[in-house]
Amino acid sequence: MQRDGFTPWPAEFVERYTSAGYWRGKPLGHWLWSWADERGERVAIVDGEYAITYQDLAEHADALADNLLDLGLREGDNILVQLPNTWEFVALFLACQRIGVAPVLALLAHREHELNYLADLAHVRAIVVPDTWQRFDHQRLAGDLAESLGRPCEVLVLGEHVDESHVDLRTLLERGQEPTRLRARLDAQAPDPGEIALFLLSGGTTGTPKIISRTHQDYEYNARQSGAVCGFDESTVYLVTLPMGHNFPLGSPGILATLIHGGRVVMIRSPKPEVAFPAIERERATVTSLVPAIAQRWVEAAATTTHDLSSLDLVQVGGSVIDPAFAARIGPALGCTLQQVYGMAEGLLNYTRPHDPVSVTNHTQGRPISEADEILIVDEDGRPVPFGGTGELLTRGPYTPRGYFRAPDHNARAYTPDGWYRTGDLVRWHRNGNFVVEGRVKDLINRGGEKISAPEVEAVVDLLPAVRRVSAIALPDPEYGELVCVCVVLHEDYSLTLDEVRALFAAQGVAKFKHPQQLEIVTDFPLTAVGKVDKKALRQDILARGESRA
Ligand code: J2J
Repeated sequence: MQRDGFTPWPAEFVERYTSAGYWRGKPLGHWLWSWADERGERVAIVDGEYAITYQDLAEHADALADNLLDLGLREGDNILVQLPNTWEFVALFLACQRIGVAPVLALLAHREHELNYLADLAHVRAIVVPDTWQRFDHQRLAGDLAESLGRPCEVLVLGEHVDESHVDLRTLLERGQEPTRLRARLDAQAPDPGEIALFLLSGGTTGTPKIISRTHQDYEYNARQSGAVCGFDESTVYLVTLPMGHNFPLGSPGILATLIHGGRVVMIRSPKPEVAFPAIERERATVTSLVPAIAQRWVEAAATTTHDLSSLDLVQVGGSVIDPAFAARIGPALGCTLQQVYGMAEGLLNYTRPHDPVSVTNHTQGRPISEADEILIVDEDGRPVPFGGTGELLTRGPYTPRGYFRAPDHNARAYTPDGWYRTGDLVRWHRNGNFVVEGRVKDLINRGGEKISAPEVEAVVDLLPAVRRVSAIALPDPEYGELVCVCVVLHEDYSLTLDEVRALFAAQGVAKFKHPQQLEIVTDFPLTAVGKVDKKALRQDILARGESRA
């Protein structure tokens, strides 16, 4: 049973990816028990004082899966998940994979603006949240949201203070039944491996965020092959520094590949050096993944730390650009090898390899993980550019889905008729055979690795009565790489301040990382030949303004 709104791979590709062994014909949940059978007594996850073995993880996930069925969830249902990095989040993810329930992986920073939209788009049957997180009452927001949907939607809560009307996630994890019998019962109703296993959020370049459906077998390959490329094995101790709902820490190679390859996952709640460095020392972490802004903080903190970071072998940095001079500092500062990662929730993953020379690891964003990844670099007219030239990257492959979920209009633009995904990234091949990311043609702002859709920001600013026209652009930011600048043309006799703009974003319940940092009032926008706002020229104008002000 395929959910509507899913774009399948054509049959010939299914056949090709299966016969080549990329796709293994099993749902993600199947592997949970094959890991436990192989190495049940080994520790799978460490979360603070708590260490859980592979066997216990499988048993807890099965108990949770069974309880989710009791709550009325069924194969083909979707749930919205917004949780901090915890072992319970991993168990929930795996429980879903046992019974064909697909989690929509929201970020903790999301608020009603994003959550309402996602709950609606995916028709979710349950919402899973912490009681509170960083002084925000997620439970209340989820309760209000569930009520407003006008159809049954359970609220599951992780934490000490669970309202009576909600379900306590921890009680659902408690084992009741005999594990072998439960395992057999759940095995008998295992989902189809070609079905949707999870939804990742797209950075998005449209007014409304898009979600990306990933199937069991494509995502398993995504993680397994990433792990192979990065040398993951039983000695791997992976520190989950970034929020686990992101594709990077979840499956690139991240948590899933660590479990697939028999290593150990260490959960931390914050990427701050004060939290991460003691965890590295205590757990002898060997690998982690960071975005550039966090790598910057780690490099600075490492100069004076008293913590022993010597277990670190590999630090992956990706999500947005780093300049080669900074790249060169990361390995020496942290005492490890740098790996650049150029990835996307839409699929294609590129890594520099652990044994590459520094001319590769410091200067490029790596190369694809699979020989089945198809790559085209094209000019504005869709013609391949000569080797070494810069153009837009198009791709197809065994872990690059053929469409966004329930987004036919957008898919017609974001994919070519023969199924190539237009990444919107401008890249070139370095002569050493790796990609260099040169820029982008897509309309988004990349703030420290978090992607912000410019049209989404514009749609919010447009609600202000003072605003006649608005255009959101990226400007340089010393800490996060880019900031959100909104440029507006006002109606006559109106004024507007940045505080008023930000107050509106707060009132609309928009995630904080999308709130604009800069407001520029202009009299008009430069236009392209076809009459659209010329954002490149606008950006130049605003940068020139900044210089003349300085
Ligand atoms: C420049 N731009 C980059 C890089 C991503 C691993 C790592 C990252 C992501 C991710 C991911 C970049 N240099 N090294 O999902 O599994 C920009 C590109 C890309 C977009 C994708 C993973 N690494 N980018 O960042 O879906 O523009 O995934 O198309 O959030 O981030 O964003 P996202």
